[in-house]
Amino acid sequence: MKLLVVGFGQCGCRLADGFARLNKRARRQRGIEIVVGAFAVNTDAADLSGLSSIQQDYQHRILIGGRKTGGHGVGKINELGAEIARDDSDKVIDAIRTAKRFFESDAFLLIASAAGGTGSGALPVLARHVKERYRDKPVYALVVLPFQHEEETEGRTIYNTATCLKSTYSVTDAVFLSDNQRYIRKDFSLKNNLTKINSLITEPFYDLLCAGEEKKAKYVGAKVLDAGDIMQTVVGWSAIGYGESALPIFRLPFSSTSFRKKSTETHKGIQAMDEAISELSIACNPDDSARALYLLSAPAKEMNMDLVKELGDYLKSLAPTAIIRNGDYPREKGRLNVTVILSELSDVAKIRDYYSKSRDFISGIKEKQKEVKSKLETIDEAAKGIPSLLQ
Ligand SMILES: Nc1nc2c(ncn2[C@@H]2O[C@H](COP(=O)(O)OP(=O)(O)OP(=O)(O)O)[C@@H](O)[C@H]2O)c(=O)[nH]1
Ligand SMILES: [Mg+2]
Repeated sequence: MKLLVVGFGQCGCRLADGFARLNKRARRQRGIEIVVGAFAVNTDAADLSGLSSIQQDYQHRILIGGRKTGGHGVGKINELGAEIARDDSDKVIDAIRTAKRFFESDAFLLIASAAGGTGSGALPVLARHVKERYRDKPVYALVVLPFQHEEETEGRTIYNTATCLKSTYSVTDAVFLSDNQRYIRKDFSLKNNLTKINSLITEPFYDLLCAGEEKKAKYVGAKVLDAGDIMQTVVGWSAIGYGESALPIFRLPFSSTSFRKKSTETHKGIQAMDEAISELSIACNPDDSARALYLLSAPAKEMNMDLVKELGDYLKSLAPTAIIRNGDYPREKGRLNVTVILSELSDVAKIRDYYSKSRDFISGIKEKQKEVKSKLETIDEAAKGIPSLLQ
C-alpha cells in the first residue's frame, strides 16, 4: 500500500518525517515505495527546519499562519490552530495536489498529536478538505494521545484531545490511536525520548505497507495482504500492534521436518501475536472490534499454512465477532513478526474518559466566566458617579 502522509504540528511533522524514513528504508532494503509523498505543516518555523527526511522546499515543509503567529506556534490553543488551517488550507491542498506521484497513492494518512494547538486544530480541518476533494481515496488519521502527566497538570490537554478526537472521527475514514503513555509503561526513561517513541509508533506500519508492494516472486506470500485488504479492514477507531520472536538462524538438518519444529514455530507465532496484542497502540478490548487483520512475516521456510491458521484461530478467540483478514510475507531472516490491526472498535474507554472529563472542563470554564462577569459588574457598579477623563 502506498500512502500520502501529511503531519501537522510538532508531533505530527516528526512522525511524518518518520514515515519518510520508512520509505527510504523500503527503497534501500527492498527496492519498493510505500510513501509517495511526505509533507510537514506547522505554524512553527523552527520545528519545520528540525526535520531530517522530508524534502526541504516550502512545498513539502509548509509554514501556515505566518502573520498570525509570527512563526512561533499557537501555544496550545487548538481553536486558533483550526482557524489558521481554514485560512491556509489552499496552500496545503495545492502542495499535496502537485506532488509528483500523487496519483499513485492508495490513501492519505494525516498525523498530529491531539493535545497541542496546531496539529490538534489543523488535522480535522484539513482532513475535511482532503476528503471533500478526493472522495475515492480513504483518509486515515494517526492521532497521538498525551502522557498522563500532561493531563494532570494542564486542563487544556484533555479539552484539546476531546475536541480533536471528536472532529477527526467525524471527517475521516479511520483514526489510529497511539497513546504516548503506553510506550513508557515498561521503560519510564522513554518519557524523555520522543525519538524512540516515534520509531515505536511508525515501525508496525513497515511490513504492513511493504507486503502488498513486493514484486519479486520469492517475497510474495501465499496469501498477499494488499491495499484492498487494508482498506476493507481499517474503519473507525483503530489500534495497531507489532510483535516479534527470534528464530534460531542455524538448524540441525534432521530437525527440519520434525513435528517438534512445527510446534515450536506455532509457539513462536502465538508468542509474537500475543506481544502484538499486548503492545497495541491504545488499550482496548479485542472483543469490541468488528474488523481485524494480521500479517505474519518470517523466512519462507519457517511459514506453513498450519501456523497461519493457528494464528487466525487465536485472534478469532480474542475477537470473536470480527471479520478477520490475513496475509503472509516471506521476508525477515532469523525473525518472525506479527502485525495486528483491530479496527471498527465499538468502545475505547480512554476516549469516553476524555469526553466526559472535557465536559467537566467546559462547565468549569462557563462557571469561571460567569464569576468574572459578575465581579466586573460589581466593579462597574462601584465606579458609578466617578467622572471619566474621556468625554
Ligand atoms: N510521540 C510524540 N509525542 C509528541 C512529540 N512532540 C510532542 N508530542 C506530544 O504532543 C503534545 C503536544 O503537541 P505538539 O505536537 O507539540 O503541539 P503542536 O501541534 O505543535 O501545537 P502548538 O505547539 O501548541 O502550536 C503533547 O502531548 C506531547 O507529549 C513527538 O515527537 N512524539
Ligand atoms: Mg508546536
